[in-house]
Amino acid sequence: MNETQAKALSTENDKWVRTNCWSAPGCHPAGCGLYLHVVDGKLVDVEGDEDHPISQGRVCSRALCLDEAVYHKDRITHPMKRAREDRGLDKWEQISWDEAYDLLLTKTREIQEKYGPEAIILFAGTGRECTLSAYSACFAAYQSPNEVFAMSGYSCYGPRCAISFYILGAGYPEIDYAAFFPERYDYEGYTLPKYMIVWGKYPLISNPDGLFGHAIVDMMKRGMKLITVDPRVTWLASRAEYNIQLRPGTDAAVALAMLHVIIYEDLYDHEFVEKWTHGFDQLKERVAEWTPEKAAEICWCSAEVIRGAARAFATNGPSTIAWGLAFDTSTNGVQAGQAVLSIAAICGYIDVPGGMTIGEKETLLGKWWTDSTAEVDPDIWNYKRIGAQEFPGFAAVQTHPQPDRVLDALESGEPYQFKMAHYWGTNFLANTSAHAPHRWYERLKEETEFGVINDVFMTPTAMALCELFLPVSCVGERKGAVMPQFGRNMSFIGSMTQAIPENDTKCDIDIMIDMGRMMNPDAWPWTNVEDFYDDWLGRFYGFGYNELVDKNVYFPGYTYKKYEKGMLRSDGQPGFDTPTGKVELYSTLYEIFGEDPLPYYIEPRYSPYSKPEMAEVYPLVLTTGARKWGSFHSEHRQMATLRDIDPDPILEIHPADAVKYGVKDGDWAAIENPFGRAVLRVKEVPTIMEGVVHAQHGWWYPEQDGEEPNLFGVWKTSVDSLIPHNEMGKLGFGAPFKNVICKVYRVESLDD
Ligand SMILES: Nc1nc2c(c(=O)[nH]1)N[C@H]1C(S)=C(S)[C@@H](COP(=O)(O)OP(=O)(O)OC[C@H]3O[C@@H](n4cnc5c(=O)[nH]c(N)nc54)[C@H](O)[C@@H]3O)O[C@H]1N2
Ligand SMILES: Nc1nc2c(c(=O)[nH]1)N[C@H]1C(S)=C(S)[C@@H](COP(=O)(O)OP(=O)(O)OC[C@H]3O[C@@H](n4cnc5c(=O)[nH]c(N)nc54)[C@H](O)[C@@H]3O)O[C@H]1N2
Ligand SMILES: [Mo]
Repeated sequence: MNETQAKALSTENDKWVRTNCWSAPGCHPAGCGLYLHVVDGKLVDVEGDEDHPISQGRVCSRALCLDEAVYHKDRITHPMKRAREDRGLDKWEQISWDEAYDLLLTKTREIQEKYGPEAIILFAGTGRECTLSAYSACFAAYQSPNEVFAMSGYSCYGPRCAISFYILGAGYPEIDYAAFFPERYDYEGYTLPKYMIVWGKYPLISNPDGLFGHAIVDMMKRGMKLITVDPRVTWLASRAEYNIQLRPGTDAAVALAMLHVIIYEDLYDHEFVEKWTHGFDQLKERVAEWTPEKAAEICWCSAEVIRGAARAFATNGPSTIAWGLAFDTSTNGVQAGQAVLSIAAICGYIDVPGGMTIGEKETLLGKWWTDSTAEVDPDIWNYKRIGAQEFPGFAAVQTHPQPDRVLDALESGEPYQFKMAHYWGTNFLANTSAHAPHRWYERLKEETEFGVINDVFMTPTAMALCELFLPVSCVGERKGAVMPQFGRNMSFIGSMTQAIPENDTKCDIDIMIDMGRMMNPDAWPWTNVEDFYDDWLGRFYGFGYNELVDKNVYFPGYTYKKYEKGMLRSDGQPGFDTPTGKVELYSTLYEIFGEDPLPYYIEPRYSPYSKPEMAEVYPLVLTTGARKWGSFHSEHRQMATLRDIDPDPILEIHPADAVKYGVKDGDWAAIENPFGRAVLRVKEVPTIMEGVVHAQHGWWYPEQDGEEPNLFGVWKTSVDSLIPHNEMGKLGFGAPFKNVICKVYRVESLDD
């Protein structure tokens, strides 16, 4: 669908409404352009917007099924409450929003007065639209410092953002896919990267954090070459010049070996290194021992491929690196990230056309989040945010408590106990948060006096732990704005335009504002989502919400080589916003935090080498959670079309391992280690490395009994139960979600 067709086809009761997609249901803020076909106030069809500068008409299966979500029979469309003693039972009672808010306010005041505001904990999931409002709801409405993203080691995006902050003094660096320019690849200042390393990431499916992944295919068609680093031979890997198929969790070793080749073969950008980096000589010394042969042995890959990839990348500039979740989901990921940013930096590929774009430090959303922390009593913020004292490096760059320490606090009651929990866009028990999900579940069930959730559907989390259910609106029903990279490296802002009524649901920003006005009115000048965007868009871009709707997308622009122009530092001087003003290959901040300032390799904590005796029983390396087309984390399981694409939870195993461990294609199998167990359906794939298995995450079964003890079958495929607690890496970041050992054996059924 394009603008001309949409205009020609639209009548008063039969309209094609243009919008940009985010959530609910969930996705990251790639902001794919959609046309919503609305007949008599009802959504009947979804099509891609061909004029959208980024997505250009392409959309995924989940966006195409939006109408299935909106009108699903299981959707929760009114607020509901239930008594605390009925936790786990389907005894919900429909109530009005007024009653819901009265109850929320009464319980909040009760808990705040009895235990202090810090006894309220707010759990939020990944970057759906609701993440934006979660921070301020916690800090400025509840006035609690405990807004938690509860994956062990905060193992998503946070570590990569923190590394970027420490090493570059900037927001998250993204591949340059000409996303900042409406004319895209034709923009005269743009250069196509010669090579892209796709490293521990699969953007064709994941479109993570606002990166429109299909752009990689567009760039390949224009001549860009690929290097891939992944334990699985993906579609992209099969088309790569160099494919480094590695043992999960060993990425830092590959990166150190690439640095070795680039430095010792003198392939780096001397001018950039001399002028704009700090600690090159120390880095050179550190990587001296890291020959590709040494790394190849550790990583179970080929030294020649590492050498070839390093040479190709360094000698064909500009080139770029798409670095993904595999960096966060590893105890050694902070090292791997530092090494990878160092590769990009010494090759001179930071902030140049066709290299890696770098994010702003002060952004519309970032400012709102940090401003709202001022609403928490400073003593509470400084001394009661869980883990802030123990992990100063973490606390310096994150407004969250350290998640592993939050579970410790729940289990010990020290330094204090949590008495109320708000789940804001997280199906906590089926997925996230819950490394060690049973442990979170038991403590939260026991300790919290009140639980509230904002969601679209009934979930195991709501059924097990909540007394109040606040139903949220979907894309198309809500008003809002999409911001790729959550504003940090934001190529454009897209309008989320309302096409159909919200009825008795609300968007999360409205819920946040309503809560704020009830609980801490002085800090809340807005009355609704429109007001809110009028204010914030006005402050940053000089226009309001309705103007954004008219524009549909707005491109704020991008300036390359900001470090030469004094655009990165708060003092206006050229350079990077780090203590030395340079890219810190040798991190002075790590030194202050008492950490090794240079990148290094450590073996994953639960690997065949670090735990050889355990590996005799648990011989396989487990990686988890590679994304798939039909779902976003634990979502979309109840939508027939999408469930048809992905009916069962899949365990990928190499055919040789399948024979060895007595399972075959289509069997049910259990994966197990000392921490937990999960049952999945076997898929034999020659594309996964031998000795490695991959398990999908986020499974539950909405078609099953929702009440306790079954809870929609949430414990049957609890892949996160295999991920240990308190095994995080440097500075409290990273945990082995993609590298822990396990065994595999055949079982009769999902219930076995
Ligand atoms: N083993 C393993 N586990 C993983 C991962 C992995 O790779 N391996 N990946 C992890 C990662 S990176 C992340 S970020 C987490 C993500 O974990 P979460 O973000 O917590 O994802 P879900 O568990 O699907 O919970 C999201 C809930 O939000 C609801 N929702 C959707 N849209 C909206 C909205 O607009 N408003 C509100 N209020 N609710 C909405 C959905 O219906 C759903 O119930 O999972 C992690 N879990
Ligand atoms: N459809 C869909 N899209 C999503 C999500 C979703 O649930 N569904 N989740 C969203 C979220 S929250 C996130 S964080 C992003 C994540 O998106 P990405 O960053 O793209 O990460 P993944 O899809 O988890 O994994 C990408 C690749 O890493 C490989 N891999 C596994 N272990 C390792 C390792 O140790 N080293 C290396 N180098 N590679 C490894 C996997 O085989 C996989 O091909 O996706 C987002 N987009
Ligand atoms: Mo994530």
